[in-house]
Amino acid sequence: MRHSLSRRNFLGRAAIGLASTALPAIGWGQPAGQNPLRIPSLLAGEVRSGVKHYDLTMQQGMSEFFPDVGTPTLGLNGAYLGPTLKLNNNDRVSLHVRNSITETATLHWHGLHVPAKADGGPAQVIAPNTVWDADFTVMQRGGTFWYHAHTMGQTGSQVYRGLSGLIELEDDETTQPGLPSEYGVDDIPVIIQDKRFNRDGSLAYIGMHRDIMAGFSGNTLLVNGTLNPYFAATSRRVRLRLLNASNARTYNLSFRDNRSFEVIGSGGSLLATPESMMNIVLAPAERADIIVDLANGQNASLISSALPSDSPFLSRGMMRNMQAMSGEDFDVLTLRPQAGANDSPELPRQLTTISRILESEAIRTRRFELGMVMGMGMMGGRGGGRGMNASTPFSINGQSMAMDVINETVQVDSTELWEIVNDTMMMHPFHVHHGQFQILDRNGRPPHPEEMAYKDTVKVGPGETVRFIMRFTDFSDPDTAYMYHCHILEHEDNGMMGQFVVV
Ligand SMILES: [Cu+2]
Repeated sequence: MRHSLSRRNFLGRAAIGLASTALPAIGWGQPAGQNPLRIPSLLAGEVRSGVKHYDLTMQQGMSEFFPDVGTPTLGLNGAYLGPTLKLNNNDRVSLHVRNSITETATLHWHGLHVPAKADGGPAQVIAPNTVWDADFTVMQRGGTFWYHAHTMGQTGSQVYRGLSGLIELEDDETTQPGLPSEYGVDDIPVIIQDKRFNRDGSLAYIGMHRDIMAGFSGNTLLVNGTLNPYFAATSRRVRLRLLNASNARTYNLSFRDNRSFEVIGSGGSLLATPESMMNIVLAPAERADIIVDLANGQNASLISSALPSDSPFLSRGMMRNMQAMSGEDFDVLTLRPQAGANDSPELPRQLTTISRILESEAIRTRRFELGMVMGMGMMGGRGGGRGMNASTPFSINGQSMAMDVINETVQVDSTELWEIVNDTMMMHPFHVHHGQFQILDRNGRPPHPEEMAYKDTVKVGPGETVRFIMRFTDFSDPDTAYMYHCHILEHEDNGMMGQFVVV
């Protein structure tokens, strides 16, 4: 526990900061001291009577992101973030979530195909000092998923303070020979988040209207809660499980020396074959599994830079000016190959099989128009509905999220085509609960190679219409809803969300 003791030094360092309440940009763009990457502990579950049990406790804590500066945070089984959950396909699991914080919360298994009652959405409230159990059988392909708070109106605040963690779901293909799979050794969680700090070391959250409209962006990057991190690699190849767990910031990730890397997973599944790429764009809640080759013995610095000027995901007009104020270039993580690194086997050429779901299988098409209004002026899209009220400036099909409204009803075991229309000035990452989909096209053009697998979150750029196809198998329940929403958490918390039931 540290707080006030070093306050004077801290303020001294902070004095060079630009904004009056923000810390200086310690850590990026400069050769400041690097810190070893924290690796979240691994929780593999405890088998009792054929069921794997996982205990998670939400707690308040004090984190030390900066030396000798205490930052009040939230975490699960620790002060900040939670353990990485290891699940296997076909496992029967029981996740016990205890709320030991002073506010109501929920915990959602992002991307998992589970019954609505076990989903951890806004209706599965966990009151302080109570336990919520999520029981289900894992029934899906291996991939990289995550869990996070999903509390009505509080998701942004709770995820920002630390209520999230990674899920590694394995099957025979994700653990095949040739894919690095030793956790923390050659299979590395990389949870990327941006923060803003007050001078006393506490986390700053929404301070102005822009933080809601553009979504909240920080000026300091943390990876697994580590400032300016490096990882000492002892193998020739490492697999990075990239997760954008930020509230609103999109990262354009590449290596400073422009080396290519192999993308092997889209989050929801493996790709059919490794895709060699030089950069990858991850919106909030998106994941990518990549393989980095360190054979040349040189440090590999993962960086995030501004989207290229021809990117379809760039904001437009005044929204672009707003976002430019929060900076776009960051050092993310330096991989330092160690002398005498172990050789790694060759990557398999074929990772899995992805049969494309045919458009003709869809029994209906649903259209979702994203809307946002700003002050008295339209920001584009279909705003209105309850959204004309400044307290809920966001909407889908003109309606802002209401707990007592079921917006859509889907037939169990049917296949549907969903069309997401974005006429606003900025990109929105659209996420659906219940399962995984395949992207058909974006304004009629095929999806990017790294998107040609199973996904649960898709970037919808300004002026774009994205179509995806999804099978709504299992878990008929007319009384409990699943969510669909924008994964910019300030948009979600302010209305850009809806509910559907599978019957
Ligand atoms: Cu949004």
